[in-house]
Amino acid sequence: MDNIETLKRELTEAVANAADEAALEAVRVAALGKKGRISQLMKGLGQMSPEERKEQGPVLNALKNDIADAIAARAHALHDAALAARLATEKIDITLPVRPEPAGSIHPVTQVIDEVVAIFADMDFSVAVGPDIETDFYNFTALNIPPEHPARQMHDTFYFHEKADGERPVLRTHTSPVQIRSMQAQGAPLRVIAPGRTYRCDSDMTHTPMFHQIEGLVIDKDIHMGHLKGCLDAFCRAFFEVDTVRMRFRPSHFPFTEPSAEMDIGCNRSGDEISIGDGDDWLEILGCGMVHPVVLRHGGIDPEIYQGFAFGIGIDRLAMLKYGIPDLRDFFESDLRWLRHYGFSALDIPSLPGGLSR
Ligand code: 2NL
Repeated sequence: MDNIETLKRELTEAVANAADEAALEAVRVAALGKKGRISQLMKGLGQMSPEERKEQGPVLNALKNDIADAIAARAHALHDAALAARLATEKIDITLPVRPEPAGSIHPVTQVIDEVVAIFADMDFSVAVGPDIETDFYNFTALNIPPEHPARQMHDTFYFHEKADGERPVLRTHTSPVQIRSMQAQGAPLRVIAPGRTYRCDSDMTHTPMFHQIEGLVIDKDIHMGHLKGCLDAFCRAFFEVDTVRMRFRPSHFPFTEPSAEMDIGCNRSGDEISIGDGDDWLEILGCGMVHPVVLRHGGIDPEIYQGFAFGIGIDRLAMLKYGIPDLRDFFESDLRWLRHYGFSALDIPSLPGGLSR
């Protein structure tokens, strides 16, 4: 009996002193394992007389249960302590941003296309797109550009090799072919804008071989130059974010419009930058006109019933103007420092109610 009390004290102490879960497991094996001290004592019960067994049995059982309970309690405490220690050292600050700053930005050309699309979408235009590689018909013939026209010459147009059928594809020199396709597919009435890449074999300070254009086309009954003027006035005021814009139309010539005009807007060049909406100077910003009857016919539209106006704007120049970008060629250098400086946040989507640019 005495040695059982001693054993109990010893084991209880060992349990209390176990510094971690591994040490506690060692104590458990030494006491309650197959060859553990309590297990050995319990095996001894078989050799005892019935009277001895009756006395020792409950004592050993109580010892076994007490030690098992002490081990379980200590295990629990050690587990809690280990968890508390991990929580104290393995901290994660979930208030930290995932990335220090958003990576990537919207190119000024994309920004301006999105702005122009937002403005014309508000005037019920839909956006049309088409292939960069065009046929001679869609890029030239349908637009009333005859075979001898200078725009067709090698120095302006990127031609592909002639195909087996004699067709010679071109990189589109304007987005007008998209609108011919829209006329053929949708018929009249029609309101579309066609933004996209265009190509001309030309490269200097103010020209790049690939550039961006947005063209607009409105076809309906009784459409006249007044509609063209009103539409472009609304566009300029929205795009340059001013209340009034002075406009003037100078007679011009395009094969696909008759009459044709170039539109200038009032500006002020007295400071470092050009400002739109005030001042006595003029700035040419687009070409426009009434759609030529031949072009309407190529689009499958009867010019005796329908008329239309059209315009074409250079996006790259518009972006330079609005955002004070001095050199056109930097647009296509993919210089990350330039993109970070002139780029726009991908989360600030241009809209008329929310603001075009921030
Ligand atoms: C310019 C001139 C212009 C058009 C583009 C057009 C399209 C069709 C029919 C008639 Cl389908 N016209 N587009 C009209 C006038 C001028 O662009 O100098 N753009 C930068």
